[in-house]
Amino acid sequence: MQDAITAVINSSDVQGKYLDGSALQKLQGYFASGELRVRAATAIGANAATIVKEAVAKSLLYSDITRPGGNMYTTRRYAACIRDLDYYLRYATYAMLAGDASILDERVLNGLKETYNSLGVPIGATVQAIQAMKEVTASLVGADAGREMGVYFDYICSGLS
Ligand SMILES: CCC1=C(C)/C(=C/C2=NC(=C\c3[nH]c(/C=C4\NC(=O)[C@H](C)[C@H]4CC)c(C)c3CCC(=O)O)/C(CCC(=O)O)=C2C)NC1=O
Repeated sequence: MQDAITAVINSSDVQGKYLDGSALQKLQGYFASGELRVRAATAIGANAATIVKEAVAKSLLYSDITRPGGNMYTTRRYAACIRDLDYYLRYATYAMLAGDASILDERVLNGLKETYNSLGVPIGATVQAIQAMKEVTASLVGADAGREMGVYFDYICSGLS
């Protein structure tokens, strides 16, 4: 896993250089938003179950997916879906704190699309639920932190698509 600091340092190290102006600017932006990131992560952690529940209500509940024949039908599969959404929320929060998406590649997206396809988990509906989670999260943490979280929710969606 990388974060905004190691990413900038690694890319300077590869070139054998001290950090240049744009590298330093990136770091400054990251440090300046540190307080915002920590506050958002605290709020998300304290409200994770509600965020997931509201996102499901907005996107999946009472659709064909939750009826017989749908992929969320049966409590086992419903619970698996809720658990997956909680994974996405938690890992997007880690990535937002790190300011870097690499943790999503390593721990979430690696092999996920293949797993979903082999189990018949609908990717379009999953993306809708993640987008709903993005909206619910933004309304909890505010526009600035919401935008930052949105980067990582979108990253998960494009990794699945
Ligand atoms: C931390 C990284 C990580 C991820 C991301 C992960 C996902 C993941 N979701 C799975 C299943 C599943 N995922 C879903 C999800 C859904 N079905 C729907 O219709 C909805 C659209 C959607 C929820 C938004 C369902 C229903 C299953 C069970 C499918 C089945 O067994 O038939 C499985 C198969 C094994 C299992 O059932 O536990 C994995 C590996 N596991 C991990 O360790």
